[in-house]
Amino acid sequence: TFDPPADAVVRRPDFLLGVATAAYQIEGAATEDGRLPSIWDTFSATPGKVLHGDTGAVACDHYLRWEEDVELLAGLHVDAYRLSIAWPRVVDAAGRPNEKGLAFYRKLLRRLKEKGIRTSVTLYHWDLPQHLEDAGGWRNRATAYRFAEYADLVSRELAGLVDFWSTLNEPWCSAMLGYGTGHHAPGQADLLAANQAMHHLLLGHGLALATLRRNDPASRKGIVVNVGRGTTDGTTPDDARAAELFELQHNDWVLDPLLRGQYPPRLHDELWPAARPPVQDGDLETIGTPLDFLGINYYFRTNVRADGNGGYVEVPLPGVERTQMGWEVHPDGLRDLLTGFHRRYDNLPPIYITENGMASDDRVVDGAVVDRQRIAFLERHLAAVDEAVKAGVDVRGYYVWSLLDNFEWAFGYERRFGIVHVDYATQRRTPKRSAELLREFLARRRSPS
Ligand code: GBH
Repeated sequence: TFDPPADAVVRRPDFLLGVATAAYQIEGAATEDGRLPSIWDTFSATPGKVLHGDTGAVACDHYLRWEEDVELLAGLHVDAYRLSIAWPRVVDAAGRPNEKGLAFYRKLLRRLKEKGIRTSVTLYHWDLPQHLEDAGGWRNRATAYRFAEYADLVSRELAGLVDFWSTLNEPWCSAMLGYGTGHHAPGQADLLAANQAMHHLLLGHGLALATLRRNDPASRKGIVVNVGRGTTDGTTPDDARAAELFELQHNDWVLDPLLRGQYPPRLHDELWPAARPPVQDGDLETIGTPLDFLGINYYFRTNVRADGNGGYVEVPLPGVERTQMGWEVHPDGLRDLLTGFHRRYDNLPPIYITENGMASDDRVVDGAVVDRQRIAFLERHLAAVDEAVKAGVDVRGYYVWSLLDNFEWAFGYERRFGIVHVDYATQRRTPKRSAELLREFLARRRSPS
């Protein structure tokens, strides 16, 4: 059975338990109904960027199979579903609404509502329209304003159908992996570009938040950030400082401007003196607009040591449990980050864990997928959330990443994060053991007898 030792969260009827996906990772239908190309179409079509040359052109074909997928969701008894809207589907090259693209999300959200499933919608899960990248992408301040216009259009069209709006998914990844290391689209590797991109992403977030408030006052609005736990097995003061710098670079870089109205001074003084963000008057006030909630995505812990150069270097710990991604299974990291944020920020908004989960090399054997590692993973992370709640952190929900196996960005289809297995040759969905146990657990939770 699935039986997380997590009374404080699972017994609360208002604590939302759900699953999450993102548009480019599941929809496919890349040219259907006037969808424009995004930076991920371009990047994944570039040889050497994505494992096995996989692209999101077909993915889980969710754009055409959405009804079957909503049935799947409803059958799981989830309280809520987190999805994202593809910007290139709903705005045309001239900035006008694409009615066909909008109609897709309208019918999807309506059906979810009919089924009694709460909706959590992210406006930007990494699929920037390519024409905006051609004009400088997130390095260009103008993109922040294009994003706010997109938010305006979508929130007018879909007002009333969305319970939770998130502006961005993981701006750290968009900025750092997209422009700083080049591991993600658009594939630039320049620290200054990453800092420009981060600033314009956060500015776009702040501008969009104000627009969402005007157009859809009854919904809750926030942002989703990825957070990383950094610790050290080293014994010197420099090693301890290295772990601090890791979290400064991953967490404070994003959370400080959002929750304290300033970039962390140490980040630019000590780590990146030559890569300061292009802040203009008033920007930090816009970025620091109060949030109704903060979405947190957590996956793993990173062990670091001092690199002897004032920075840090990752030193993988031997003998720890890891996933198919090579990521360490470390539930305490989630608890410790949550309690740490609770201490660091006086005005920490209510938190939703908007993603948590793991990849495994799952196969269908005799019609079943036995993903034992995932079951234990989810139980232990829910227990970690429970500990944080008992320590006073206001966490109100938890979403498993992901409903379906899907296009795992630079790792393509090889890495399987779903609680439902997808056979890409036939598009057949097979609920894994984790999905079956979760379904029983959620059904029991609804009607305890
Ligand atoms: C999330 O991002 C995404 O939102 C989702 O789309 C994706 O499918 C899912 O997780 C699984 O990957 O310090 O350079 O080692 C992934 C979160 C955050 C993972 C940063 C890797 C460390 C990068 N990522 N992280 S690094």
